[in-house]
Amino acid sequence: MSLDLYYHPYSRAAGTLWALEEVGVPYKLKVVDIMKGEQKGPELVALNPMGKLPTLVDGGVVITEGAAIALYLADRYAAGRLAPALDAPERGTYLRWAFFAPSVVEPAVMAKNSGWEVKEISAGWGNHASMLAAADSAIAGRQFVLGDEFSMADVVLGGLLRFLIGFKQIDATPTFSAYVERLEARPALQRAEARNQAMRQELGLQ
Ligand SMILES: N[C@@H](CCC(=O)N[C@@H](CS)C(=O)NCC(=O)O)C(=O)O
Repeated sequence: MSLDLYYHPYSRAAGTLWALEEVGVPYKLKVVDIMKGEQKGPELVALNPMGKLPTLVDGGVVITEGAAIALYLADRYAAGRLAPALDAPERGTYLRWAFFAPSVVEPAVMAKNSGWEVKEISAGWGNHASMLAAADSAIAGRQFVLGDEFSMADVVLGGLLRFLIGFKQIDATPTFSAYVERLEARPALQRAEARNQAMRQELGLQ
């Protein structure tokens, strides 16, 4: 089995490291220097025509999009542990909030920061305030998206909220902050962060 992650420590692939560490399968990092534009070179573009990170190669399969990679890893290597069974009702909640991260949270933040003028009725991400209220409702009064059970949906949604709080893109409300603290207590996240940090140093970025 060979899992190769096309990666740079200052990219979404840094979050994919957390997903890989949670799953616990061996993997190799293929560093792509996005500062030098290597992501648009022939090797990566042949795998991912977007020329973007993260890109994961698992044997003969290529998976792109950070959220898809995380859900794929959970289904393939940690089913029943990090992903509810295909016929479990919790799967609805799991998928709902994992998809909410890239399809609503990310564009709502980007729209606000970039001053996009869009019609809320047709923009899939609605507006920033309702996005935040919905994200809060996913976590308020519970430990994780699925309640007491941590899952890959927390890597996807929680990882994004943690990033946005870290870069002061959204407010660190008490609910979000307590959630991020619970996530940061996970050994897999700590291992991923240590590796990201080591890679930044190795690449002379810090
Ligand atoms: N939709 C992709 C977005 C991937 C993406 O935009 N990655 C950035 C780094 S965080 C990238 O590779 N940028 C380099 C470029 O576009 O040239 C995902 O969710 O994974």
